[in-house]
Amino acid sequence: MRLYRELAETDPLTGLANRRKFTADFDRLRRMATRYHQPLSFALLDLDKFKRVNDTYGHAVGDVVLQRLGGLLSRHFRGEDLVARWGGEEVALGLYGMSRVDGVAQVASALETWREETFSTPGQPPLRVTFSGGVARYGEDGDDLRSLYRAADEVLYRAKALGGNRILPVGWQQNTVGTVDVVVVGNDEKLSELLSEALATRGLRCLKVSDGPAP
Ligand code: GH3
Ligand code: MG
Ligand code: MG
Repeated sequence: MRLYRELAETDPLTGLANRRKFTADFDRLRRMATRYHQPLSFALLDLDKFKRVNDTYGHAVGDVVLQRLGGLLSRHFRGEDLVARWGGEEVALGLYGMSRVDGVAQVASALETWREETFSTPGQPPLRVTFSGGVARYGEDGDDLRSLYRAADEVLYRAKALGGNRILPVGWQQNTVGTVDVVVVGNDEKLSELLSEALATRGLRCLKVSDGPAP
């Protein structure tokens, strides 16, 4: 019976929970969040330009990418958090105890680890794949899974429009043209670049300026 249940709840390719299992577990997290007055967030991740990965390298390579993503995410998120394959190249996360901002930070850090992963491909340079994500907070952006999914998907679409490879919270808004969120000041070009990249991954726009010659 246990084996049967495991099979019914697991996605065979990635080994992650499937959508049905996620839906049941998320319900439990919702009740816990309400009872213990804890924040709860829902994140939706989607691999960037994944169709092109399949088209260029074949579905077998695409499958390996999905398997490795499943492994990385289940190592990164543990304890109360839920990780499931929602379907296709989409992964859903239930982040217990995390506000929208905490959720973005956690998922962005997973993305930073993920984009260092390389995949060998026959006769071509190693491949790297990125993903994008949207994070919605239970109670504020939706009261049930369906509305949270819709909210997260809508902001995920914006992340894609910006070129992907970033995680945005629901409510994220494009700045007025010509304004930025953060100004990175410094003469260390490499450090400024690293900082700007980390900020962009979290949906912040920045401007790099040098602070002039040393006195
Ligand atoms: P975007 O950056 O906008 O998300 O573009 P995309 O190409 O990732 O999105 P699109 O929805 O056009 O393509 C999704 C692709 O995911 C197409 C489909 O073949 C692939 N896919 C879905 N499930 C699997 C799977 O189990 N294995 C493999 N190899 N590919 C899959
Ligand atoms: Mg998709
Ligand atoms: Mg995609």
